[in-house]
Amino acid sequence: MFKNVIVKRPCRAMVEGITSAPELGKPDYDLALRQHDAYIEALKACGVAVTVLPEDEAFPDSCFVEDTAVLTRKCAIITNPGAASRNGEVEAMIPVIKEFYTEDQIEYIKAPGTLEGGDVMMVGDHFYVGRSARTNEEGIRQFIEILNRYGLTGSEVPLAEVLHLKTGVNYIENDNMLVSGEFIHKLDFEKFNKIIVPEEESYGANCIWVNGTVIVPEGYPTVLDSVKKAGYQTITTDTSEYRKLDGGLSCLSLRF
Ligand code: CIR
Repeated sequence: MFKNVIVKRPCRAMVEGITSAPELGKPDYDLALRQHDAYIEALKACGVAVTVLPEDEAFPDSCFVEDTAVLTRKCAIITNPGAASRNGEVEAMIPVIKEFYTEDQIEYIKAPGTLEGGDVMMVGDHFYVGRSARTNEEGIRQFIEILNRYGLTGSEVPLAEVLHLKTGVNYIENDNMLVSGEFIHKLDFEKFNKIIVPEEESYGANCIWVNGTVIVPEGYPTVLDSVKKAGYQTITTDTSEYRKLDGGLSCLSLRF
């Protein structure tokens, strides 16, 4: 169960955020704010306390707080984002995380290691880590070494097609995993009950489980139907403006 969630308001500069899909156009800032409001309401409906951080115009992508830390039940790991324009985002997160974890529970990924939280998928006490353009071998080595010190485990999952691991695969508890594209046949996930996301709805693979409810992005009917059939309560919320920046539901919060 999650008790807490941290989110950060999108800043006006978000329209200049990193994107691999400029053809989708720039985000509409006012709509993005309304979608963020609805996202916060959806989380609250799942019974978590939501800490809402103010926007920071210095970092266009800073609403995607998931990438700055990995918060586990035993320790908090502050990341070292591989995207240069995002690396400084961690500074503002450290004091916030100190409100929830004691000093001796806070660990850091250090250069030359890089790691972004979007590449980390928690399955109980095991953490799958995507080796991506943002998360490197040394970052993964440090991350697994930290996990092991706390009695947790981790393993590397190479990825080729998507930005972050959770862009394409998400664990929704009870052995159920939403898988799309390159993750459908990965041996790492063989033992799970795989819910296959069709190619045309691949963005919909990025759902989040919050205390028994699965939040699903609006506009992905096959995904929604499959999640409902798997027995979950669902809430849908629109993230169209964040999709334009390769971001989705998981990227917008830290859940712990
Ligand atoms: C970026 O490229 O870093 C942002 N535009 C999107 C980050 C998405 N975060 C995530 O998947 N965890």
